[in-house]
Amino acid sequence: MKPIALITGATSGIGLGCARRFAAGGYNVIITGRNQEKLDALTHELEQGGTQVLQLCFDVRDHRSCQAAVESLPPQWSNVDVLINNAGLALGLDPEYEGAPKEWDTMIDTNIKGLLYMTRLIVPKMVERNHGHVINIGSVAGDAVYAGGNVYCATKAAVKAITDGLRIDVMHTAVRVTNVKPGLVETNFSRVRFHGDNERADKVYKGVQPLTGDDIADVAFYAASAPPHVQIAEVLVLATHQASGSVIHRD
Ligand code: NDP
Ligand code: 8X3
Repeated sequence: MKPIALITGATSGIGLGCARRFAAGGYNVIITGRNQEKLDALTHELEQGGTQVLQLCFDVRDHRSCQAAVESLPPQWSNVDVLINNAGLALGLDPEYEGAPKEWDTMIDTNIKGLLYMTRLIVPKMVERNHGHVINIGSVAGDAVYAGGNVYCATKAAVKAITDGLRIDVMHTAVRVTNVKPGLVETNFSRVRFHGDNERADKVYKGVQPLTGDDIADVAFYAASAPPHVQIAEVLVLATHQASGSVIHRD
């Protein structure tokens, strides 16, 4: 029986890269997201390659939906070996005093609470089995705040604290906990942040070669593939011409 990876937000960007990388690396995958059509297409693609795929369509902000999704797992899918908490987003780049409370709620509910819900639902079985790996997708944005980053950066600083906390809490088990902190990755991220303004989104990646979702997936897969006694606790992955979240050399 192949190991199982559950990836949240597998319909785009880093999550999509992780689904493909873990499938290629010999895992069966549970792909989750909110877009049924994209989940269907990815299921079809991965099954063509011989991977068994289970898809779960739900919103990670809704605790009951998370619970129902995890409880719906058939026995042969219920022992998750790797949980990748990836679903997340940024909304806006406004000064805090001009920010939109609704957008703050969405970022906090998705990036922090959704990650916590999934962790709470999946990790008990890992502890029980004395086996498993939680990979949280944090961000360079959690290391240092940049202009307009306020609440988004706070959610990613929270991901660091929550990841570090979990690592302490499962230290007596063989469960491993990793925070992968990407820098500039070209995905749908900026289109979502700027509410579909493609021109503004494209500027984020102008004059610099950004990372791809696949680059981050490689790092997550490396962490999951390390020998059992090796715990990759945290990895900061930047584009080569990037020194921090806000210091970027552009041509
Ligand atoms: P994308 O927008 O390309 O992908 C985000 C994924 O998360 C989508 O599948 C999206 O699904 C899903 N998602 C968002 N909200 C929810 C929700 N409420 N419930 C379920 N799924 C949801 O962005 P990225 O791939 O770049 O982002 C993935 C993660 O990486 C995020 O946590 C982000 O903060 C982090 N990150 C991104 C960086 C970057 O530069 N791109 C850098 C550092 C970290 P849907 O299409 O339905 O919204
Ligand atoms: C996404 C990277 O620097 O745009 O977390 O916030 S950044």
